[in-house]
Amino acid sequence: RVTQGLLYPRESETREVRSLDGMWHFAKSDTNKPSVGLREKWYMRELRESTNVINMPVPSSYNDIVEESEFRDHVGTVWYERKFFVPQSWKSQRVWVRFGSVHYEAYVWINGNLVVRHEFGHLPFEAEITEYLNFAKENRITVLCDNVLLQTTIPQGKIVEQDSDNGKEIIQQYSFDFFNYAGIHRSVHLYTTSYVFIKEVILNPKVTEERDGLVDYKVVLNDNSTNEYNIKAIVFDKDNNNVAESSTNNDTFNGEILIKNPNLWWPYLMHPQPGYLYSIEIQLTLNDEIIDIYRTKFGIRSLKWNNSSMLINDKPIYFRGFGRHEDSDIRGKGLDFALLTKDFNLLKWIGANAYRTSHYPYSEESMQFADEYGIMIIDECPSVDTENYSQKLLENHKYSIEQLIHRDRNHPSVVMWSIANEPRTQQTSADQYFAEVARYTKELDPTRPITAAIAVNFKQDQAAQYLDIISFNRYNAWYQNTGRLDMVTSYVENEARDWHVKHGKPVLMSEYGADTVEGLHMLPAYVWSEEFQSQQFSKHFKAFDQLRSEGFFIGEFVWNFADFKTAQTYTRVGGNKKGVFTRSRQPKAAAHLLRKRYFELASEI
Ligand code: GCB
Repeated sequence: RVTQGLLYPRESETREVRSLDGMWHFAKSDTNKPSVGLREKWYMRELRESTNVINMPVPSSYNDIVEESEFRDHVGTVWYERKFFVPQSWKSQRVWVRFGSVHYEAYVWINGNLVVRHEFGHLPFEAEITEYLNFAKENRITVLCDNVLLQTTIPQGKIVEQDSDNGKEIIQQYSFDFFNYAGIHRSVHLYTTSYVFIKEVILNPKVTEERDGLVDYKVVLNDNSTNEYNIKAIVFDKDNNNVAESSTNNDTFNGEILIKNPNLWWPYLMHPQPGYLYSIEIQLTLNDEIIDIYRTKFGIRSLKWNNSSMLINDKPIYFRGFGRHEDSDIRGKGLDFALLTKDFNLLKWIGANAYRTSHYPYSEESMQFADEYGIMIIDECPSVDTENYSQKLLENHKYSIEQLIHRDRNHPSVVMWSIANEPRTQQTSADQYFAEVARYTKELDPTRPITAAIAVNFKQDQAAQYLDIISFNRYNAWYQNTGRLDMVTSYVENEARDWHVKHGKPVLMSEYGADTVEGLHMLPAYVWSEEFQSQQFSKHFKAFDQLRSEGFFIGEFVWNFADFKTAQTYTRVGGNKKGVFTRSRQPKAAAHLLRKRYFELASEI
């Protein structure tokens, strides 16, 4: 299972990190013969000896890089390959290859040897490759990536065969509303560790009754032998002052560190210094000799929730948020630091304090940004439009949550887990299914509340009973009563109340919005115009203000932060246009309105 190890690759006195990002060779399989490369063992030699190759950047989706629709709409496998050197000095270490994410399924070979296979398009995986490397010589890495989604993958999809002008065609169907971008989406790293090394660092920072910080830490090594290892943990504040230390050599390498009078981690605009992070240095020693050092950041904050509110550091949270996507021109879902920085600057500009990682785990780098900027994250697993419940689907769903929690548990920005988006929870089998997904999530992490973004009517839904916080998606005056701005405010109020009355839990609105073509103006407001988006928002704000005064409503999340690409349908003009920003991150009129509201809300705290 890939829920062990996978520490984010960081250099230290004992670790080297090298990026394999850049230009790779790339080949697309014939959709009708997806396994020809495997049968012919393309990984045994250079790809160009078996098939036509082109250049492909990593990280990036491959879909929008090439002009032919066969690349954009490709269904099935593609191959990536590049060469790299490793120095002789690495021979005395362990060497690992780590992928931030490959969508959806990946196989990786080093010099023709299969080293790892991984499923789930938005989560990291790695393999130790020491024994397959040529030191001080050239090496070859080959990656097979398969974008096919089935009824048991997370998210789900369906493959059908259909007649076309060219004969039978294989078609990928999916109901979720974002483009099924594929490829090596996040960075690829080589890194080294010592022979015995720090495999896991689990941090559980708490705020004590006396308002001190107490960090419960646990370190896992890759060696279970009886050797007398010692772990030393040193905490540094933002200015690099050593503020606390602790050592442990017990069997489980767990201990506690007390930080007196700590700077707490606060969300943006809830405190003059939001996103305060400490760093912790973990030293592994044997007989006073340092064997491994790993450093990571963490924040100290408390989370509490009850039947009407959620508190951070004992103050009630009101979420000023967004639903988002990892999406941009050309690179699709590929990690891009320029885009990431711009997006966080825009979140700050507009006064947001939260977003949901709709509808899948976002990059680890984005989670680090959220920690630093004080942006609270509702961390969503990749389950969208869940239906056709089966045992296999349940196993995969749980496994995706296991991988997500394993990856993100140390981030102070993560304040809630979302176990699904718009699951079909009116189906009777949804009851047992979500009882189990929720139980499993809480077992893995009892320190954070769980939610799911529900669109089913509160009377029919079977899942909300298992959640701590109820999130609902609703498109009043858009999908319902299109254009009727007089059918928003009371509808939102009533639906939020219905959820609260039925379950006695805090409620937030996780999606509302209207498609808007920038530059389209129509008075009186008409769907798709900038006027309509602004006025539809204002009608929601009215409902939110009323609901806030009723004491159980804890947040508003606009759909969407920015315009994004979807599959081709007649309801989408070049993609989903519900962004407050365009796809190139320029504000629509509603962005200015939202900014005014978010800053006003923030000043009330
Ligand atoms: C939803 C979905 C989201 C869509 C949105 C829309 O309810 O959760 O993925 O993009 O509606 O715009 O239709």
